[in-house]
Amino acid sequence: RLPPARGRFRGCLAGALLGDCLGATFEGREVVALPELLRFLRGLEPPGPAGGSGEEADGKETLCYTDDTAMARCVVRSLLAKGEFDQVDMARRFAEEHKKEPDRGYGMAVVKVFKKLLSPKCSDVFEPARVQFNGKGSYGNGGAMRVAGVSLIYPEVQDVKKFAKLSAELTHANSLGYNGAILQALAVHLALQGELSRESFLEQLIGHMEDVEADDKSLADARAMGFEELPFSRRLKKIKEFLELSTVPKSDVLLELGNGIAALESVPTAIYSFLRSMKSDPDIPDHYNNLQRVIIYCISLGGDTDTIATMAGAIAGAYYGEEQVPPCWEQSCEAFQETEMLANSLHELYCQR
Ligand code: 8NA
Ligand code: MG
Ligand code: MG
Ligand code: MG
Repeated sequence: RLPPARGRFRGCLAGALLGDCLGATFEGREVVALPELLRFLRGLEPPGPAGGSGEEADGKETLCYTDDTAMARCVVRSLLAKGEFDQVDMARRFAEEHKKEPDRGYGMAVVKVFKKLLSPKCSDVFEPARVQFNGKGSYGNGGAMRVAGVSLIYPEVQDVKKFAKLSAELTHANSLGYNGAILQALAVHLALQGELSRESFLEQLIGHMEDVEADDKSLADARAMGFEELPFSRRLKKIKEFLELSTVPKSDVLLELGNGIAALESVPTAIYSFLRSMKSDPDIPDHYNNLQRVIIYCISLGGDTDTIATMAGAIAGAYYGEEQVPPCWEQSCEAFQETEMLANSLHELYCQR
């Protein structure tokens, strides 16, 4: 079969950047009121006859990216430099990037991993992650938030799973962390193939995750954290139920899927946001396209807005392609010009495999 078009690769990286930069403005807020969010978005549009006021145009400032994009770019640059996954190179890039710009909003615990990775005594790059949280490993969403590049270089689903896991394990040794990265990478992989219905998109994800979560460590980690078996697969089935309803209150989404910094409380939420936004939303003005609707919906949920929106943005960007990336949104984001170059190079490598 023909490889996916280059515009999907560009859409993926641009969607991820948008989600992070726009979402970061609202990160950590318990409630995000839609009118305030829509007002903020109008401020990014060029002033026109019906556009924003002069004041908004003057006040336009660059929206900075956070740890999500900083690490996502380490993943991409490492894959491009080595032509494949290289654990030592990727680990070094994470640690050096953090050392160079430590104030990008990193998770509290992951910083310890970066410091150990820079030590000359570190001979196994997976070891610092394994000893986090008294040997339990992190279940944060940091492995998932940065993983999209893996799906943009490996065409085969088995490789996507394998290298999503390894790239996440550099910082997240708990299976509730790295399984979230596998799920996010699978979602980007499927989105890249294009015109899948939302039913078959979900069915394929459930099929993969029931297999991924059936291994001994996943079963043991879920039990140790007090979760039911196959927690990601169960949430995917909950998404299926939600999509069959005509409306789902935000409170139900937060209760069943979450908006937190754990991968389990954010990756399924990102996937749900992508899938529900295939249809129009009475609360979101119709002039916004599907990709914009995805990002608006994610941010409206509050909590870890930058990370949920960056994950959903990567999926939606891969699915809809760069045509749905609004220039005025993109140009508001720090270092947006780099996505195009990185995406073009990833597309080239993907096509050579
Ligand atoms: P991490 O590995 O430091 O995990 C993040 C947090 O999750 C930790 O600081 C802990 O509080 C908690 N955690 C993870 N694993 C365990 C465990 N086994 N036991 C107990 N607690 C645990 O970093 P990460 O890279 O996964 O974090 C990513 C998130 O943090 C992203 O959202 C990123 O944007 C950042 N961040 C989030 C917020 C926010 O308010 N939502 C604010 C600043 C930064
Ligand atoms: Mg962040
Ligand atoms: Mg975040
Ligand atoms: Mg462009």
